[in-house]
Amino acid sequence: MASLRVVVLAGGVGGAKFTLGVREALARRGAPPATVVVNTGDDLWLSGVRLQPDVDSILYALAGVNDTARGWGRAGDTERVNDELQAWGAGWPWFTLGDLDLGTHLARTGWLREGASVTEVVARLSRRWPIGVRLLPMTDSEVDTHVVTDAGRMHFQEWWTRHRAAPAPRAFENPGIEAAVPAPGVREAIAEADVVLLAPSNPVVSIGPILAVPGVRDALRATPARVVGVSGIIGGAVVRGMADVCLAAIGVPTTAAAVAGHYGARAAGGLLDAWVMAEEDAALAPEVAALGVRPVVSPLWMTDAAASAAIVDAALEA
Ligand code: FO1
Repeated sequence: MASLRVVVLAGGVGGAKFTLGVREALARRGAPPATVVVNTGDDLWLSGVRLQPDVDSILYALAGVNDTARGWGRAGDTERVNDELQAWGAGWPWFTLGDLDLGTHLARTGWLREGASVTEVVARLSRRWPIGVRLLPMTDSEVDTHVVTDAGRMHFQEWWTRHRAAPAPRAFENPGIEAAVPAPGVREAIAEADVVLLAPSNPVVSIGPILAVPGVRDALRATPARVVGVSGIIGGAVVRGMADVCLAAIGVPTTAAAVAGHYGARAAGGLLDAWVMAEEDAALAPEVAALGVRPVVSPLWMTDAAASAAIVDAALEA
Protein backbone atom coordinates (compact mmCIF):
# COMPACT_ATOMS: atom_id res chain seq x y z
CA MET A 1 0.00 0.00 0.00
CA ALA A 2 2.91 2.36 -0.73
CA SER A 3 0.62 4.78 -2.56
CA LEU A 4 -1.83 5.01 0.35
CA ARG A 5 -3.18 8.59 0.38
CA VAL A 6 -4.38 9.66 3.80
CA VAL A 7 -6.25 12.80 4.83
CA VAL A 8 -6.67 13.66 8.50
CA LEU A 9 -9.19 16.13 9.96
CA ALA A 10 -7.73 17.39 13.22
CA GLY A 11 -7.94 19.87 16.09
CA GLY A 12 -5.11 20.99 18.34
CA VAL A 13 -3.60 18.95 21.15
CA GLY A 14 -5.30 15.58 20.45
CA GLY A 15 -4.89 16.21 16.74
CA ALA A 16 -1.16 16.83 17.22
CA LYS A 17 -0.60 13.57 19.10
CA PHE A 18 -2.59 11.67 16.52
CA THR A 19 -0.76 13.32 13.61
CA LEU A 20 2.59 12.20 15.07
CA GLY A 21 1.24 8.64 14.84
CA VAL A 22 -0.04 9.18 11.29
CA ARG A 23 3.38 10.39 10.19
CA GLU A 24 5.10 7.38 11.76
CA ALA A 25 2.61 4.80 10.46
CA LEU A 26 2.79 6.15 6.91
CA ALA A 27 6.59 6.44 6.92
CA ARG A 28 6.80 2.78 7.94
CA ARG A 29 4.60 1.87 4.97
CA GLY A 30 6.62 4.04 2.57
CA ALA A 31 3.38 5.95 1.88
CA PRO A 32 3.33 9.63 0.85
CA PRO A 33 2.92 12.27 3.58
CA ALA A 34 -0.62 12.73 4.87
CA THR A 35 -2.64 15.87 4.26
CA VAL A 36 -3.84 17.24 7.61
CA VAL A 37 -6.84 19.59 7.46
CA VAL A 38 -6.70 21.66 10.62
CA ASN A 39 -9.49 23.41 12.52
CA THR A 40 -9.12 27.18 12.39
CA GLY A 41 -12.36 27.88 14.25
CA ASP A 42 -10.53 28.88 17.42
CA ASP A 43 -8.17 31.32 15.66
CA LEU A 44 -8.22 34.85 17.04
CA TRP A 45 -6.75 38.34 16.92
CA LEU A 46 -5.03 39.41 20.13
CA SER A 47 -2.73 42.40 20.70
CA GLY A 48 -2.65 42.96 16.97
CA VAL A 49 -1.46 39.49 16.01
CA ARG A 50 -3.26 36.51 14.49
CA LEU A 51 -3.20 33.34 16.58
CA GLN A 52 -3.94 29.88 15.18
CA PRO A 53 -3.82 27.62 18.25
CA ASP A 54 -4.61 24.35 16.49
CA VAL A 55 -2.30 24.95 13.53
CA ASP A 56 0.51 25.87 15.91
CA SER A 57 -0.08 22.90 18.23
CA ILE A 58 0.26 20.51 15.30
CA LEU A 59 3.15 22.39 13.71
CA TYR A 60 5.14 22.58 16.95
CA ALA A 61 4.48 18.92 17.82
CA LEU A 62 5.58 17.67 14.39
CA ALA A 63 8.66 19.89 14.61
CA GLY A 64 9.41 18.57 18.11
CA VAL A 65 9.47 22.08 19.59
CA ASN A 66 6.18 21.94 21.50
CA ASP A 67 5.68 22.31 25.24
CA THR A 68 4.48 18.80 26.02
CA ALA A 69 3.67 19.56 29.65
CA ARG A 70 1.32 22.50 28.98
CA GLY A 71 0.01 21.08 25.72
CA TRP A 72 0.32 24.41 23.86
CA GLY A 73 3.09 26.80 22.91
CA ARG A 74 6.84 26.29 22.53
CA ALA A 75 9.10 24.26 24.83
CA GLY A 76 11.31 26.41 27.03
CA ASP A 77 9.53 29.62 26.08
CA THR A 78 9.88 32.81 28.10
CA GLU A 79 7.26 35.51 28.70
CA ARG A 80 9.10 38.85 28.60
CA VAL A 81 6.93 40.40 25.93
CA ASN A 82 3.81 39.03 27.60
CA ASP A 83 4.83 40.72 30.87
CA GLU A 84 5.15 44.01 28.98
CA LEU A 85 1.76 43.55 27.33
CA GLN A 86 0.22 42.88 30.74
CA ALA A 87 1.90 45.99 32.15
CA TRP A 88 0.29 48.00 29.33
CA GLY A 89 -3.06 46.39 30.06
CA ALA A 90 -3.02 44.94 26.53
CA GLY A 91 -4.32 41.54 25.53
CA TRP A 92 -6.01 39.23 28.00
CA PRO A 93 -4.52 38.80 31.50
CA TRP A 94 -5.50 35.13 31.43
CA PHE A 95 -3.94 34.34 28.06
CA THR A 96 -0.18 33.98 27.79
CA LEU A 97 1.78 34.73 24.62
CA GLY A 98 5.27 33.23 24.88
CA ASP A 99 8.19 35.06 23.29
CA LEU A 100 9.05 32.33 20.76
CA ASP A 101 5.36 31.76 20.09
CA LEU A 102 4.95 35.50 19.43
CA GLY A 103 7.62 35.15 16.73
CA THR A 104 5.26 32.77 14.93
CA HIS A 105 2.28 35.10 15.37
CA LEU A 106 4.28 38.10 14.11
CA ALA A 107 5.50 36.19 11.05
CA ARG A 108 1.98 34.99 10.30
CA THR A 109 0.43 38.43 10.81
CA GLY A 110 3.03 40.09 8.62
CA TRP A 111 2.41 37.66 5.77
CA LEU A 112 -1.36 38.06 6.11
CA ARG A 113 -0.96 41.86 6.05
CA GLU A 114 1.15 41.51 2.89
CA GLY A 115 -1.78 39.71 1.27
CA ALA A 116 -0.91 36.04 1.67
CA SER A 117 -3.85 33.68 2.12
CA VAL A 118 -4.16 31.57 5.26
CA THR A 119 -3.27 28.52 3.14
CA GLU A 120 -0.09 30.23 1.94
CA VAL A 121 0.80 31.29 5.49
CA VAL A 122 0.35 27.75 6.81
CA ALA A 123 2.50 26.46 3.92
CA ARG A 124 5.24 28.96 4.78
CA LEU A 125 5.12 28.04 8.47
CA SER A 126 5.38 24.37 7.45
CA ARG A 127 8.62 24.95 5.54
CA ARG A 128 10.80 25.79 8.52
CA TRP A 129 10.97 22.26 9.87
CA PRO A 130 10.73 18.89 8.09
CA ILE A 131 7.29 18.19 9.55
CA GLY A 132 6.52 15.27 7.26
CA VAL A 133 2.87 16.12 6.51
CA ARG A 134 1.02 18.66 4.36
CA LEU A 135 -0.88 21.05 6.63
CA LEU A 136 -3.97 22.78 5.26
CA PRO A 137 -6.26 25.16 7.14
CA MET A 138 -9.93 24.17 6.87
CA THR A 139 -10.68 27.49 5.14
CA ASP A 140 -9.00 30.75 4.17
CA SER A 141 -11.89 32.73 5.69
CA GLU A 142 -11.82 34.07 9.23
CA VAL A 143 -14.28 31.98 11.21
CA ASP A 144 -14.76 32.54 14.96
CA THR A 145 -16.24 30.23 17.52
CA HIS A 146 -18.63 31.87 19.98
CA VAL A 147 -20.13 30.13 22.96
CA VAL A 148 -23.61 31.04 24.12
CA THR A 149 -23.63 30.38 27.86
CA ASP A 150 -25.79 31.05 30.91
CA ALA A 151 -23.30 33.84 31.72
CA GLY A 152 -23.62 35.44 28.26
CA ARG A 153 -22.06 35.04 24.87
CA MET A 154 -18.27 34.96 24.63
CA HIS A 155 -15.36 34.08 22.37
CA PHE A 156 -14.42 30.42 22.55
CA GLN A 157 -10.97 31.20 23.95
CA GLU A 158 -12.47 33.23 26.79
CA TRP A 159 -14.85 30.43 27.67
CA TRP A 160 -12.20 27.71 27.35
CA THR A 161 -9.09 29.32 28.76
CA ARG A 162 -10.40 31.91 31.19
CA HIS A 163 -13.48 30.12 32.49
CA ARG A 164 -12.27 26.52 31.91
CA ALA A 165 -15.58 25.76 30.21
CA ALA A 166 -17.43 26.42 33.48
CA PRO A 167 -20.41 28.57 32.36
CA ALA A 168 -22.84 25.99 30.99
CA PRO A 169 -22.81 26.24 27.19
CA ARG A 170 -26.15 26.42 25.40
CA ALA A 171 -24.78 26.53 21.87
CA PHE A 172 -21.62 26.91 19.82
CA GLU A 173 -21.77 29.26 16.88
CA ASN A 174 -19.38 29.97 14.02
CA PRO A 175 -20.50 33.35 12.68
CA GLY A 176 -19.49 33.73 9.06
CA ILE A 177 -19.06 30.04 8.37
CA GLU A 178 -21.97 29.91 5.92
CA ALA A 179 -19.98 32.15 3.59
CA ALA A 180 -16.72 30.19 4.02
CA VAL A 181 -15.41 27.72 1.47
CA PRO A 182 -12.88 24.93 2.04
CA ALA A 183 -9.28 26.07 1.64
CA PRO A 184 -7.70 25.30 -1.75
CA GLY A 185 -6.74 21.63 -1.86
CA VAL A 186 -9.10 20.42 0.89
CA ARG A 187 -11.87 19.10 -1.37
CA GLU A 188 -9.35 17.69 -3.84
CA ALA A 189 -7.38 15.90 -1.10
CA ILE A 190 -10.57 14.32 0.27
CA ALA A 191 -11.72 13.30 -3.22
CA GLU A 192 -8.37 11.68 -4.05
CA ALA A 193 -7.77 10.01 -0.68
CA ASP A 194 -7.79 6.30 0.04
CA VAL A 195 -8.56 6.87 3.70
CA VAL A 196 -9.89 9.89 5.59
CA LEU A 197 -9.26 9.83 9.33
CA LEU A 198 -11.20 11.90 11.86
CA ALA A 199 -8.68 12.47 14.66
CA PRO A 200 -9.76 11.89 18.29
CA SER A 201 -10.17 15.65 18.67
CA ASN A 202 -13.10 17.44 20.27
CA PRO A 203 -16.08 16.48 18.05
CA VAL A 204 -17.89 19.76 18.74
CA VAL A 205 -15.33 22.58 18.74
CA SER A 206 -12.46 20.99 16.77
CA ILE A 207 -13.91 18.58 14.19
CA GLY A 208 -17.30 20.36 14.25
CA PRO A 209 -16.10 23.62 12.61
CA ILE A 210 -14.22 21.69 9.89
CA LEU A 211 -17.39 19.75 9.05
CA ALA A 212 -19.40 22.99 9.15
CA VAL A 213 -17.41 24.59 6.33
CA PRO A 214 -19.85 24.32 3.43
CA GLY A 215 -18.62 21.65 1.02
CA VAL A 216 -16.58 19.56 3.46
CA ARG A 217 -19.43 17.24 4.45
CA ASP A 218 -20.40 16.76 0.81
CA ALA A 219 -16.78 15.96 -0.06
CA LEU A 220 -16.66 13.34 2.70
CA ARG A 221 -19.96 11.85 1.62
CA ALA A 222 -18.81 11.67 -2.02
CA THR A 223 -15.24 10.41 -1.62
CA PRO A 224 -14.45 6.84 -2.61
CA ALA A 225 -12.09 6.80 0.41
CA ARG A 226 -12.94 4.93 3.58
CA VAL A 227 -13.85 7.42 6.30
CA VAL A 228 -12.63 6.21 9.69
CA GLY A 229 -13.15 8.07 12.95
CA VAL A 230 -11.14 7.57 16.12
CA SER A 231 -12.87 7.98 19.46
CA GLY A 232 -11.59 10.62 21.85
CA ILE A 233 -13.66 8.98 24.59
CA ILE A 234 -12.06 6.14 26.54
CA GLY A 235 -14.07 4.21 29.09
CA GLY A 236 -16.92 6.71 28.95
CA ALA A 237 -14.72 9.71 29.78
CA VAL A 238 -12.89 12.31 27.73
CA VAL A 239 -9.15 11.80 27.55
CA ARG A 240 -8.27 15.51 27.66
CA GLY A 241 -9.90 18.86 27.24
CA MET A 242 -13.51 19.51 28.08
CA ALA A 243 -15.26 17.70 25.27
CA ASP A 244 -17.83 16.23 27.68
CA VAL A 245 -19.16 19.72 28.43
CA CYS A 246 -19.29 20.49 24.70
CA LEU A 247 -21.01 17.21 23.89
CA ALA A 248 -23.61 17.74 26.63
CA ALA A 249 -24.44 21.15 25.12
CA ILE A 250 -25.42 19.52 21.84
CA GLY A 251 -27.25 16.67 23.56
CA VAL A 252 -24.69 13.92 22.90
CA PRO A 253 -23.80 11.65 25.86
CA THR A 254 -20.08 11.15 26.59
CA THR A 255 -19.83 7.62 25.23
CA ALA A 256 -17.86 6.26 22.29
CA ALA A 257 -21.08 4.94 20.71
CA ALA A 258 -22.93 8.25 21.07
CA VAL A 259 -20.09 10.16 19.40
CA ALA A 260 -20.07 7.62 16.55
CA GLY A 261 -23.82 8.25 16.29
CA HIS A 262 -23.18 12.01 16.25
CA TYR A 263 -20.94 11.60 13.17
CA GLY A 264 -23.35 9.00 11.75
CA ALA A 265 -22.93 6.12 9.33
CA ARG A 266 -22.11 6.99 5.73
CA ALA A 267 -24.59 4.30 4.77
CA ALA A 268 -27.30 6.32 6.57
CA GLY A 269 -26.46 9.84 5.42
CA GLY A 270 -23.66 10.42 7.95
CA LEU A 271 -19.87 10.35 7.60
CA LEU A 272 -18.36 7.16 9.02
CA ASP A 273 -17.51 3.81 7.48
CA ALA A 274 -15.64 2.64 10.58
CA TRP A 275 -15.08 3.80 14.15
CA VAL A 276 -11.99 2.97 16.18
CA MET A 277 -12.99 2.68 19.81
CA ALA A 278 -11.12 1.84 23.00
CA GLU A 279 -10.80 -1.65 24.48
CA GLU A 280 -12.44 -0.17 27.59
CA ASP A 281 -15.53 0.52 25.48
CA ALA A 282 -15.63 -2.83 23.66
CA ALA A 283 -19.06 -3.59 25.13
CA LEU A 284 -20.45 -0.71 23.02
CA ALA A 285 -19.24 -2.24 19.73
CA PRO A 286 -22.66 -3.81 18.92
CA GLU A 287 -24.29 -0.39 19.44
CA VAL A 288 -21.85 1.11 16.92
CA ALA A 289 -22.42 -1.77 14.48
CA ALA A 290 -26.18 -1.20 14.78
CA LEU A 291 -25.63 2.35 13.49
CA GLY A 292 -24.19 0.85 10.30
CA VAL A 293 -20.61 1.76 11.28
CA ARG A 294 -17.93 -0.93 11.50
CA PRO A 295 -16.52 -0.94 15.06
CA VAL A 296 -12.78 -1.51 15.45
CA VAL A 297 -11.61 -2.09 19.03
CA SER A 298 -8.05 -1.00 19.83
CA PRO A 299 -5.91 0.37 22.66
CA LEU A 300 -6.45 4.15 22.36
CA TRP A 301 -4.03 5.78 24.81
CA MET A 302 -1.72 8.05 22.78
CA THR A 303 1.15 7.83 25.27
CA ASP A 304 3.81 8.36 22.60
CA ALA A 305 4.19 8.44 18.81
CA ALA A 306 4.52 4.63 18.64
CA ALA A 307 1.23 4.18 20.53
CA SER A 308 -0.46 6.73 18.26
CA ALA A 309 0.98 4.94 15.21
CA ALA A 310 -0.53 1.65 16.44
CA ILE A 311 -3.94 3.38 16.62
CA VAL A 312 -3.45 4.68 13.10
CA ASP A 313 -2.52 1.14 11.97
CA ALA A 314 -5.81 -0.10 13.44
CA ALA A 315 -7.68 2.67 11.62
CA LEU A 316 -5.93 2.00 8.31
CA GLU A 317 -6.65 -1.70 8.54
CA ALA A 318 -10.34 -1.05 9.27
N1 FO1 B 1 -4.29 27.79 26.83
C1 FO1 B 1 -4.38 28.12 28.14
O1 FO1 B 1 -4.99 27.38 28.88
N2 FO1 B 1 -3.82 29.28 28.62
C2 FO1 B 1 -3.12 30.13 27.82
O2 FO1 B 1 -2.64 31.14 28.30
C3 FO1 B 1 -2.98 29.77 26.43
C4 FO1 B 1 -2.26 30.57 25.56
C5 FO1 B 1 -2.10 30.15 24.22
C6 FO1 B 1 -1.34 30.92 23.35
C7 FO1 B 1 -1.18 30.53 22.03
C8 FO1 B 1 -1.79 29.34 21.59
O3 FO1 B 1 -1.64 28.96 20.32
C9 FO1 B 1 -2.56 28.58 22.45
C10 FO1 B 1 -2.72 28.97 23.77
N3 FO1 B 1 -3.48 28.19 24.67
C11 FO1 B 1 -3.59 28.57 25.97
C12 FO1 B 1 -4.14 26.96 24.22
C13 FO1 B 1 -5.48 27.20 23.51
O4 FO1 B 1 -6.14 28.32 23.95
C14 FO1 B 1 -6.52 26.06 23.63
O5 FO1 B 1 -6.09 24.96 24.32
C15 FO1 B 1 -6.98 25.65 22.27
O6 FO1 B 1 -7.41 26.72 21.51
C16 FO1 B 1 -8.09 24.59 22.32
O7 FO1 B 1 -7.91 23.84 21.18
